[in-house]
Amino acid sequence: MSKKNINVGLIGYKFMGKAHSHAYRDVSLFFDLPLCPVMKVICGRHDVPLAAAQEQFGWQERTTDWKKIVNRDDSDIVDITTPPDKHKDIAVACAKAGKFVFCEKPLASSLKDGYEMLEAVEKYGVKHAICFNYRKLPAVGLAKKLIDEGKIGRIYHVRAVYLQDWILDPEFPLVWRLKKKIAGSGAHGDLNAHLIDMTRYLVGEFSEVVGASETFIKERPLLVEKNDLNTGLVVTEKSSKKGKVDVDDATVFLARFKNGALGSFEATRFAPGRKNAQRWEINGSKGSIVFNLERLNELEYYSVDDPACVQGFRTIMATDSSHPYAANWWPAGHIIGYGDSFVNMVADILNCIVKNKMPSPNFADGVKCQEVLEAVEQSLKQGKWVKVKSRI
Ligand code: SOE
Repeated sequence: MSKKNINVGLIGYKFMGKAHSHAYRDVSLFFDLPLCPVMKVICGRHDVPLAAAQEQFGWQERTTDWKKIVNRDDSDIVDITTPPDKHKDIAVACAKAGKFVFCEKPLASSLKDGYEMLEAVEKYGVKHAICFNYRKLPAVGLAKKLIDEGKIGRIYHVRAVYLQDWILDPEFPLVWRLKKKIAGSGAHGDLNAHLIDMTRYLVGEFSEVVGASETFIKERPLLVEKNDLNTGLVVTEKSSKKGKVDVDDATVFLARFKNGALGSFEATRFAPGRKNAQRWEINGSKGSIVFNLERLNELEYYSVDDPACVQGFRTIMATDSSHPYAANWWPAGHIIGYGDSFVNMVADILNCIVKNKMPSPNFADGVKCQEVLEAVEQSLKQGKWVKVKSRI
């Protein structure tokens, strides 16, 4: 197969910047695609740590100005892994410059920004994708296949939680994820966003929601940025002053779906011992499926059609070559990890570019997710069920 290169510019170099870099580095190793990503240029605000990331992740060039990436003729894909408040300006500029734009979730820090982003990519006719990476796990792909084939029948329930514990300590500082202006919301936009997207993918569209939310620790130590004169590095230090936490620590909600199913959702950063526990169970007229991200290669499946004497949940290792993406990885039983969901995601994007198709999930999915997030927030304010209105 003759191969062509495609240049990538990545904006952001922290946790998600690293996850996306891993994807660009590994995708050609596992997927035999006609298009190979070239890790052209990485962007971040502070040059010294950026230079370290550039070298460690393997990017050819670096810049501290995102506009330089967007305006280069040789950046084909622009990948946005900044905090959510920066997504809109960058994505709109990318659309105007005719770039393929790939954006981390949640799409934006507000629904209004999300609409503007979708309008821009549609107006300028560029392709776009959003990084709801968990859709790309083999076990999740198998869940989708079982549901689509009617193996669990008519869906009655979805029960989904996303539990973490990293801010349990009241002295944990006021990082950007705890600031509304930057993050949009707390556990809700960060974690419920994943649950909402997963549920839209597997179960269907939301019809109405009612929620409850809490910020357990109302104030936290402020972080101050300082220039370390010895190293030239910008370092952040905890100050003795405290600032207000203006996002949710936990948000729970109930939902009704257009297909008649009922759902319950819980996102929290206050579940001691639960590090990244995205778990969900879907019950239908013919069976159930259960997923736990901390055991991401596995899918539990129960079928009412099994003979009564052997009925029970079976745990399927989704590593067989018949499972989505698995044939690209290792022999059966040789499991994949968290970072590999990003590799599958990038492989799908490259395939879509080759075939001139719109990737899925894309900005429209980002907006749909944001509409559900927003409806839950409206219900918190109004103290009642709120219809999920969609403009798209
Ligand atoms: C937050 O801790 C976080 O990293 C999210 O931002 C990711 O989207 C999620 O996948 C894991 O948790």
